Amino acid sequence: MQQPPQTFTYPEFSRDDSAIDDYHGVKVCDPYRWLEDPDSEQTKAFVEAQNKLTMPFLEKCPARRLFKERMTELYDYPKYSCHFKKGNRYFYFYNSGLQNQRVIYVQDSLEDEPRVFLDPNTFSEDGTIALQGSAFSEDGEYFAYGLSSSGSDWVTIKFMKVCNQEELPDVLERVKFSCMSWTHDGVGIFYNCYLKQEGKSDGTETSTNLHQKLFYHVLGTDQSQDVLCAEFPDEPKWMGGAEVSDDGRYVILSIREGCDPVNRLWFCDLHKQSNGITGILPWVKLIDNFKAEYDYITNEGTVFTFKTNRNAANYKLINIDFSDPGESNWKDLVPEHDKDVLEWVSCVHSKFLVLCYLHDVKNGLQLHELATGSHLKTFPLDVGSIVGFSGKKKHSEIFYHFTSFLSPGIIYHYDLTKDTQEPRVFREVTVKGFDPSDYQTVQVFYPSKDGTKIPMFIVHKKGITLDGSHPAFLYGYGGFNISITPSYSVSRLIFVRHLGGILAIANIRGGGEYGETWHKAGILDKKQNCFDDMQCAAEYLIKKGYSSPQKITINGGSNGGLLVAACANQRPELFGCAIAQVGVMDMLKFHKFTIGHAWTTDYGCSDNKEHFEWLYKYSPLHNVRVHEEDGKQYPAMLLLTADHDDRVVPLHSLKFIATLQHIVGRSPQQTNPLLIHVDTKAGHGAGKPTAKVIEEVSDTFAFIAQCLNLSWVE
Ligand code: X99
Repeated sequence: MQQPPQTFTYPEFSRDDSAIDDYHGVKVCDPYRWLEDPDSEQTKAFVEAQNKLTMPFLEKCPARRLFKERMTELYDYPKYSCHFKKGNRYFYFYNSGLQNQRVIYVQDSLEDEPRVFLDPNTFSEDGTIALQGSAFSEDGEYFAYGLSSSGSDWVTIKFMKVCNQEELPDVLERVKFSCMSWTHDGVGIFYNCYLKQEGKSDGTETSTNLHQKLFYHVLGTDQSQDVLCAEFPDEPKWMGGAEVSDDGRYVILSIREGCDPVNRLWFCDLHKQSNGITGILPWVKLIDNFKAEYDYITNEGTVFTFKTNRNAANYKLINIDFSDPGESNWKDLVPEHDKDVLEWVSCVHSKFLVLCYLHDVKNGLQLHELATGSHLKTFPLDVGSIVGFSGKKKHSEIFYHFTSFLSPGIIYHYDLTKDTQEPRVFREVTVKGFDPSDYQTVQVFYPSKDGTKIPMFIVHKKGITLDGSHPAFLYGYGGFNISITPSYSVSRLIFVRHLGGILAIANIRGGGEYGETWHKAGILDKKQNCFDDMQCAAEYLIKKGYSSPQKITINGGSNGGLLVAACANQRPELFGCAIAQVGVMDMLKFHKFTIGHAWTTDYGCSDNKEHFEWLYKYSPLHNVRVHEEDGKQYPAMLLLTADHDDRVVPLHSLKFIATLQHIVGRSPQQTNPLLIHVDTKAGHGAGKPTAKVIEEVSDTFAFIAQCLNLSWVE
């Protein structure tokens, strides 16, 4: 006889019913406000009690050990980046398989024996110190590199002399969301930092990041001597990053005030700075509004090429002559494509441009002429993504890195001086023990609630019967103009191979898959479109027999964590399992913590009455309820966050799980678990050591296997 399903007993914590906020006359209870203090004894006790419930649950899942063993085996394949040339040397990143952090290698020529240049694994025992950004001086003789600890966004910049790998004494602190750009004389770099704040700043604090400044650091001097080059005292949210032009003559300042693809563009002619860089630069305000994005590509004298979405939602290339910069004098160099999105452009071999397009969520690569914009060549490419590129105006060769759901990676090399030849495969890696020809990828276009066709990739074993019996893993992001293109994921393939799963990636609105139009269709008052698109993806998988409601897992991180939580609130019966990683859960308060203010471009802000009304309707924290109809319950939920996540601070997930457990967890019909794991010495995701990645995916898929009652197939 089957055991009756058990309900869980969750830790009891106090609710402060006196914590009430007033939004435009609406009183909103915030009973777990005390969880906003990461350092209080009460919060620490809460985290400890949650981990004490979750960890044993995960460790007892029989699939966990099997998953971890298989993951460790299959993930152990070599991972290469593109080679890139600096000065007379070549460099590349390489991870032999299971190293916590990838290592930089140097070679004098492509045929030479590679030597280790910088190995971040030596910086900490557990791999929690990661490289975060780097820049070589123009002649390739100096190297500036950022280090971040425990997954925090905070960076420390250090310097190295390249020829003998000598560490230099210069150290730059309080760096975050920074540019790193050398002046071509090799004297120093532009970078961004914040002023000292009260209390700690190790990534566990929640204090807001405002008044970022642009500095110039002269190599060999103390940071206290650095030259302040730009600041915006009246505009606390502005962030100005500097880039030195290809010819070394200009500094281009790109100012953003949030995450929208728009920026102001100011510049400074360094030739007119006869005393060098000694103070706030005399910026020429070429573009002084936030109407569109202008991304510097290159310049020939005063004629500058930009990639822009000005009157071009799919992006185009324009030329602006700095000697006559009025908009009426701008020239289209490569006009906007009516369907394909121009993702990035790079100037190579003096006179050429490499253009990367996105066509129905698949990349295409083209060569154009800089002088006329005319199309010269389309590089042959399989269905998938370009995830790496290297090439420079002063160099004739390019490298590009292709990947897809079933292809771990091919790096191509092409020499533009030998244009009769085709690109050659420079590196191709295979994953031992996994045969891609047993699987297939299809792309479908399913209708959303309002009829809009949404693209979705589905990966599964060949020859399966679409009888609704398969578990599905449905991933989405849906925000910030970010496109989710095909990528190789060992953990997801193990789910397909050993847990009989279907992998589905839905390219929902809010992303950049079809340019700024697609982004705008999933933000602000239209944010609900993202949730509808995800729910319709699940309904499509059910309708076509790929899966069934109790067997679908939804997954997403960050903005995608918000997506998962909102979908679980709105349609709990549609999913068997929901994994929300580092999610934004309190939509009324997100703007108050760290860099949260930058996201009001997608979300709006509760300070505004109209915005408050949109946000209050879907904010995960404020829409938790027991669905009493027909004994509906919430899917099994696992929230993941980490103590040094200073991008989306952990309090979002802490307050959300407390609310879920209090309101839903006590309902007798809720037999599915509602759990959270709070990792330590980890952050939002960037720079996560391999050992932690393996633990995390093992936890995730063990939870899925356990909650959906999946058995492991050898
Ligand atoms: C950010 O919050 C990026 C933060 N950030 C800036 C930078 O605002 O890294 C910025 C300005 C200038 C230079 C560099 C930076 N992002 C990036 C969003 C999504 C993103 C994020 O992390 F756009 F991809 N979110 C977390 C949004 C909601 C959850």
